[in-house]
Amino acid sequence: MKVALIGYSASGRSTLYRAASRGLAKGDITAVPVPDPRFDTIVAQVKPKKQTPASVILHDDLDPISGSGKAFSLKLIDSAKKADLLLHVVRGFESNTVAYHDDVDALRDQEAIDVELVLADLQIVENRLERLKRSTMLKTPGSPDYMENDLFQRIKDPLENGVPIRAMELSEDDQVVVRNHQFLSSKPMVIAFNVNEDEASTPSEKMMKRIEELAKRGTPAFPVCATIEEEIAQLEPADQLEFLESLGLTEPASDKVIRAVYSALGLITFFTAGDNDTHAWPLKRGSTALKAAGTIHNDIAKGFIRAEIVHYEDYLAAGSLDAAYAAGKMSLEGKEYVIRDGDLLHIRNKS
Ligand SMILES: Nc1nc2c(ncn2[C@@H]2O[C@H](COP(=O)(O)OP(=O)(O)OP(=O)(O)O)[C@@H](O)[C@H]2O)c(=O)[nH]1
Ligand SMILES: [Mg+2]
Repeated sequence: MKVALIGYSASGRSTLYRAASRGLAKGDITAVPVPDPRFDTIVAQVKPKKQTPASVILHDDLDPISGSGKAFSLKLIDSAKKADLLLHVVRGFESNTVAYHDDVDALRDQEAIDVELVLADLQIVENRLERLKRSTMLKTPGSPDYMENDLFQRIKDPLENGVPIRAMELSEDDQVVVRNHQFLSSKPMVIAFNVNEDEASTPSEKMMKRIEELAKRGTPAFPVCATIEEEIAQLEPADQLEFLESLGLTEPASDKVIRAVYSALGLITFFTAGDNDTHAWPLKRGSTALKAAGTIHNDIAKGFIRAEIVHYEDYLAAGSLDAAYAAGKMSLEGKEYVIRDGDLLHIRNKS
């Protein structure tokens, strides 16, 4: 799952990127392990040769934005297009030393970027509609040009009214066209309001209200102080908690970011507890055992016979997979079984 950090220049994107990467960041792309105590427990018990936690890939565009410092750079848009989710960092901190292109108004900027994304999509739609007018396939129902024209005619008006594509009700066929065009306003989003130190635990009432509104629309948002979080990320885990508590916080920015990303993407985690490799895998909520098998490897999906499933709670109660099997806690499921968060899987397959 690729996450691109977006936002105006000097909003603190790179600072939050370093904090969220927990000191792992080297270049502009970092795979950040998803914190999951269940995975830690499984690894401690199985003692595999190799362990692979689920991870989320963060992408920060390292080039500072030149010019007015306001608009997106082309490179930023490019990385945003390739991402599964956009992490919008909004400037909310005041500073005498860090200049900004305007006065600091986080709620205004949060909406302004939403508008920019919608306008960027509208431009693509309008250009494409103009070119489609000349298509000879336009009157042939079912042809790609016909489908595209039909969809774009339908989404043009809502886009003009500022509605992001992710808020529109679209069919599976429509979604395919949307994905092909990598529309920015179609991507799920997480919003980090980068506020002053004292506001991270106690944001203003206006901000709380905005955060609630955004949550209702399926967009997780939270306040954070990126500079403090960067310092926290460099401490030993035990010291981190103490520092966080002294600031009135309960978890580091990294956990907040990853949790929000997981929620906005509708992901759950399943596990494969092998002696060679114990692995945590992200999976879309509602996915079947066959889909999970395909996540592990295409060949395993192709040769799928049955899935052996032990739920994490049963595994924990039994103390090991062998003990859980012996206690009759393994259920044998077919391709259509819907995976639950925390299932341990072994796929019986022909490959
Ligand atoms: N006081 C304060 N300063 C911050 C905070 N977050 C970032 N800064 C400072 O703001 C400046 C810009 O931060 P960056 O993280 O580089 O911002 P950016 O959005 O990546 O900026 P560009 O990549 O240059 O567009 C740096 O000097 C940071 O130390 C914060 O929460 N509080
Ligand atoms: Mg930067």
